[in-house]
Amino acid sequence: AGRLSNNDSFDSSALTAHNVPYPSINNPQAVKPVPFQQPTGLLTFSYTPQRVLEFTNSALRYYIDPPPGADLRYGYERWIKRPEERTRLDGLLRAVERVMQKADSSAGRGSGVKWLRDIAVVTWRGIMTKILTAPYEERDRCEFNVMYVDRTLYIEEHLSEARLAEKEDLPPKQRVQTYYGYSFESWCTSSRPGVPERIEGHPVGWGGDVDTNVQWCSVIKTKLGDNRLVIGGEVDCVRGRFDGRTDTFVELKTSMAIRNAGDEARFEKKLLKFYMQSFLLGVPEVVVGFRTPAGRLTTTQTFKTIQIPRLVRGKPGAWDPQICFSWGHHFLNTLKSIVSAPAEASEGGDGSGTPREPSKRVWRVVLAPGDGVRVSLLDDEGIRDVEAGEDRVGILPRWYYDQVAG
Ligand code: 0WD
Ligand code: CA
Repeated sequence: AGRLSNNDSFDSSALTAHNVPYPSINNPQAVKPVPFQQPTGLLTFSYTPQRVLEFTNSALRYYIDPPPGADLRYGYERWIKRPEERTRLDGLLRAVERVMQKADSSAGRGSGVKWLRDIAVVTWRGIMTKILTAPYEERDRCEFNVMYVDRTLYIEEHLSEARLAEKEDLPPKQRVQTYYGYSFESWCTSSRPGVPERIEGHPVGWGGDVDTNVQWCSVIKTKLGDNRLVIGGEVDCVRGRFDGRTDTFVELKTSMAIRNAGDEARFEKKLLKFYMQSFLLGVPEVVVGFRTPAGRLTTTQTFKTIQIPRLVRGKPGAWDPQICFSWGHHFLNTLKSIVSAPAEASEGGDGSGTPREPSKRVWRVVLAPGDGVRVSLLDDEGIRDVEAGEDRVGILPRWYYDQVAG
């Protein structure tokens, strides 16, 4: 792979590689506003402790104020930690299949596939967050695999073996900090609305030992500019009740207590991620638990998602969500134009010069802070690596591909 550049729009060193420049975050006047539609819930699902996906709300939790001074280290030894693995789109695709089946049964056969054809992007929320916040990301580079099937982009995260091993093998200090976040979720949630959990052998208010297999996920549809998106993501809990809409969703976060101006600036930077992550799923409220370095909860503060941008406006290091939406829109449209171009004869990965069918091509997208974006076509070896010996067509499970490849 050649060097990344902010300015080059095309890298001649590889016919199939494209560079996409970031917008200038220093020149917001040049940014054309792109509207982001209020998300609508399509369906929800749960992962059980056995990591089985079911279309129930078994993993749904209710918000409850945490006990003052709660110990976020509580239960650390009993944490059931889901092993790090490549996050495939499979769970989300089962949800998409279900939405299509519903369309078929209410509006007639073929309605599902027709609905999907109008969807520009199917992906996890975490991936959209990374794409949209890229103009402000100064450190972490990220990689995605992309397919374009029947006018829809599918985007999954690509984690190298090295990155996976790194995530699995976090230094103890970082591992504990990660746990503080999950523990806060336990202290802040209950199996019944408004009633603190009482579990034999545990302090009142402890929601149960942390098991990161268990997740409640919501799938929504929304629109960024003229691109319809279907996005799935984890929702920590709801306030009061759940009636199929997103307006009672609550996102829970922990952060170090703010002691000085430096801490405050760091927190305001983090708010962009909190904001974008929540906004994308239509989560209207973020509850932040501030803690000591040793994991003692000091205070909690509730943020209304849509008001978060106002809190940083005009401050040093401020961010502007409009830059993110405008960039995201530009990114998706450019990506679409790259991946929908007819295959070149030179792309024949088997050496015979026969190009891979467009809908079976897999693209690698690299977002590199300071450098920009690089899009390139994977060769057959790259695709084999992505398929990982499973019954897949590129990143998609075959059972799904066969239904949607038109
Ligand atoms: O295993 C992995 N490497 C990942 C798994 C990375 C990113 C996502 N996922 C999975 C999630 O577990 C979920 O099933 O994809 C699905 C969709 O997740 P999402 O909502 O798109 O993920 P994101 O927005 O990145 O993270 C939401 C929450 C996190 O909450 P905080 O407050 O920390 O942002 O998902 C959890 C975490 O609670 N989460 C994970 N849990 C266990 N292992 C992981 C992980 N690696 N990543 C995120
Ligand atoms: Ca959370």
